[in-house]
Amino acid sequence: MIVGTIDQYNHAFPHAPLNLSFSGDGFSLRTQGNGKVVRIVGHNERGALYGAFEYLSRLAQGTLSSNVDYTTSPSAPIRWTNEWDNMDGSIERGYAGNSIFFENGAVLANLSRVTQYARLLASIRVNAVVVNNVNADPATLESNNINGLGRIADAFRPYGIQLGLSPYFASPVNISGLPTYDPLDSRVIAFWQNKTDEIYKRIPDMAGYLVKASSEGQPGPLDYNRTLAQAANLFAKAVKPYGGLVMYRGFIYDATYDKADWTADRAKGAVDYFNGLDGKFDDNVVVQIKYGPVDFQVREPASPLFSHLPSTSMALEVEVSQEYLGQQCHLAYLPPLWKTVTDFDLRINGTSSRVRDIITNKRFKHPSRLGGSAAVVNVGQNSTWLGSHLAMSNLYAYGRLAWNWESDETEILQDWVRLTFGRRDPHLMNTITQMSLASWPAYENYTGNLGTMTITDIYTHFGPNPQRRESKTSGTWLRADEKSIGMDRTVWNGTGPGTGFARQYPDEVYQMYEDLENTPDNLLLWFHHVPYTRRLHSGETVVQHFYNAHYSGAQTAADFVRMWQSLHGSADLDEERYQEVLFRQVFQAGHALVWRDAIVNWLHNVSGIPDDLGRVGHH
Ligand code: GCW
Repeated sequence: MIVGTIDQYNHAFPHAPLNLSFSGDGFSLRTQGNGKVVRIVGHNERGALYGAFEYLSRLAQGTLSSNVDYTTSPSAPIRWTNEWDNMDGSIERGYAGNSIFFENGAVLANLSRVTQYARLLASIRVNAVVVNNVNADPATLESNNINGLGRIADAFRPYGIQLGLSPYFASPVNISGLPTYDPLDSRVIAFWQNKTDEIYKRIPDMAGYLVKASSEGQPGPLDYNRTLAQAANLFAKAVKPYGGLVMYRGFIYDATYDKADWTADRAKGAVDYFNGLDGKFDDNVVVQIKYGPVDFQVREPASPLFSHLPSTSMALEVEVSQEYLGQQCHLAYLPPLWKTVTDFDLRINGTSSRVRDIITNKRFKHPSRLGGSAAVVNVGQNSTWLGSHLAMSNLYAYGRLAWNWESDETEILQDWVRLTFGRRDPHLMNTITQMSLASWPAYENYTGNLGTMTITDIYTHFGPNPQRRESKTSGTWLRADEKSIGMDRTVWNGTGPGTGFARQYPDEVYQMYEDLENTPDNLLLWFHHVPYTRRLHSGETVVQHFYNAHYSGAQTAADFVRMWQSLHGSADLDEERYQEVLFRQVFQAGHALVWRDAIVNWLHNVSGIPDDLGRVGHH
């Protein structure tokens, strides 16, 4: 067996040099002579490592034939995870116990879980991890923590994982006692350069900064009437000499909206704030954009911001942590949701402009060749990493998709099942496949159909709470009254103005969403305010769709319990995992009933319209 980089190979075999067409962290895996001769050659060291993992994966799955000849390259260089870990060891929107990185304001003494996590991530070709919360604590970058961060980076390094950090924007005040954090002030610029130099001295391969600023109460450039680009470039210049990147988050909106104002709309925030900034970012800045314009909801249209920054590098942000999607207590296999966005064609200038081609830099061909994706993962100390065995398919799939967004979500899932459970029992394979593929549609049905998004509590993001969603300042209202429901996000709906959000899309897409008839049913109430009695393309009325969807979604969750029970005793399933997943599926089935009844009763109360099938409103 030979494993190495192409340079090492060609140095060792100068008379038979290889000429392989791969790039970035790509590799080639070849087996010959009945599998006895194995040659793994990476474009770089990471590629060689990924090739070794690919070999092991095929070996474990039983798919390592005797004549493999496989060469692959990543679709994009940025394949990161973000962890929202706090210095006290808690994790914002984490559902699997405490941090594997921090405790009591410092880096953990024992980083063995970090080493395991790095190995796990390398096996799915993730190449950087931002370890601290984007709602950053200034203490993270204090001098007394830099060595601890360095120890994390040391644990990552053998696995080709680079460490990234989230800076707290007002650190010049908090850490150095400066009177300002204005990004154009020379003292502030010097502070960040010195801080960055200090970090790179200990961590020479630091990946860069991930910045959340002027959003959700965080300090930022808007406090000084500076632009988001001026803020991003402040950090970009500091990391530039070291080859570092700045991931600047597009998640930015005003926190308060007036419900009486029909043009108020949180979804418009990002495009408004980035208006006029395309082309103003340094070339090592990448704008990191959540898949939808609101916030990791069960269904959203693709963020229109992807169509506004043709001269800027962009990355997609998804969430493996199931913040709004059942918090790992509900099964939700998410690649089909992510693909509604990555496959979406924004038709910029009337030409094919799929989000996946934008983030992989195929569409705009930015000279920096940057782009890619980040997933908020939020693993914890729980031995399952995410708190649930089945939730790990999302992390595995994220890595596979970040490498290539065109990969098939069912194939990815089945590879994961073979690697996680085994390959003896086809019934187990079929059952987990069926459950997983049915899971996101079911969750959408019982939590937020027709584009209402997840009708959840607006603080905990767990469990139904339509009343709280309707609260005065959320900016993402259902606007359910006695006769009608939905956010009117058109420019002009025939009788009056909507929020105008639809206009943030390029013409063809704008025209589709502006028009009630052309809007797909699954986003109807995202874009339009319509009577409950309106007929959908499916033929059902809006109100009846609510009733039917919630009943059918809850039924599917109940079916999952029986399906899982049919796996008891499977050769590929030990008793411990059987019981732990069963516990979650039983919980999900019960919680889906809570969801169903809360939403259908609420809707019946506001609309007064009974269910055609007699399930709601007849006692
Ligand atoms: O969805 C919201 C979460 C916040 C999170 C924020 C963000 C880290 O509720 O907890 O803050 O998104 O993405 O910045």
